[in-house]
Amino acid sequence: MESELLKLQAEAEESLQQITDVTQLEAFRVKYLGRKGGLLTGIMRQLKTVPAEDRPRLGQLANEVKQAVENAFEKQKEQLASQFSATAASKVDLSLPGRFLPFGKLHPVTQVMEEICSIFEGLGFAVAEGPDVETDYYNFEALNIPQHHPARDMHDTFYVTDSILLRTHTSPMQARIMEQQEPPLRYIAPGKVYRCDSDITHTPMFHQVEGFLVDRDVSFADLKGVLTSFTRTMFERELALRFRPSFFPFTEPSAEVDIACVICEGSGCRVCKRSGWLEILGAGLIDPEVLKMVGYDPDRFSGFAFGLGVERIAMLKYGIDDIRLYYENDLRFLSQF
Ligand code: 2NL
Repeated sequence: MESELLKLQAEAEESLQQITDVTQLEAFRVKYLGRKGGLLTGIMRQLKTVPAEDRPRLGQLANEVKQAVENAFEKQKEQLASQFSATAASKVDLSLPGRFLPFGKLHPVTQVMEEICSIFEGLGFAVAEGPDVETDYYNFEALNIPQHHPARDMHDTFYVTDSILLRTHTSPMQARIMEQQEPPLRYIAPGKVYRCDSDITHTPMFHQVEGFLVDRDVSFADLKGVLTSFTRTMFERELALRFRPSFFPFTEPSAEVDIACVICEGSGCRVCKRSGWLEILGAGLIDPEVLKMVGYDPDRFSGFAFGLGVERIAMLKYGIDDIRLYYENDLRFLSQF
């Protein structure tokens, strides 16, 4: 037993020298000093079985060995701790504030587009999205704009081929829906549209939300009611609306719709060019020719349609005076929304 004890001590001291981290250190403690199944504890238990005259001497030796191993263990533990405090990991100043993680948000145009959609959804309209690359048929023909019609010139179209183009408005989607479904219908179509035009007030890509409703006995009064409700929710006040007679190939009669200037409340300012009014959308009763094109009987059904520019609504809502700010991706501008 004596040699067993001395051998264990030598072995323990030897293996302590190899230890480089706390996991190994803990494994060592369990192996040699553990209360249950530790090697030293095991030997101490055997003391009961040795002859009585050897017991005091062996007992003392066992205690000395145990003490020596425990001391060596504590010493190694301290050494590991002092090594750690010399490394970079321990130099972290835990009292410093955390690092700020910048987080993104939706583009102001997207935010306003989603707001417009949710207002119309509240009025019972469903949302439908269509392709950006369209056929000449849905973008023009189905909306009563035949080949060589002067209205085509106003659209500054990007053509892909003779019959395929980038949509110049989102109404092609409405034509697709009307072709496939029967009235009553209430839809809006939000999305990107493209026109070969670029200056302070025009970008080659911009966003529109167009909407339409087809049912029996739909009148201009219904259109006025829906648009009044929409603009008052959007601009959060009881705004006056003005309907100016206009022309669109797909609506008859047609109107351009103004709201009382949100900056000067109608008294005249730079934004409304002293007129007191701001144009915010185009609208009208769907031309019977468009209804016929999708197979509806204009004597049974009528409808209204409208289209609005999202960038313009967002400019008015937030008082932005240059449309190009939306597309420069300057975070000082974008992070304000
Ligand atoms: C404008 C003019 C308008 C529409 C867009 C429309 C037409 C049909 C079906 C579905 Cl037939 N949508 N859109 C109708 C009237 C006017 O927009 O100047 N918008 C900024």
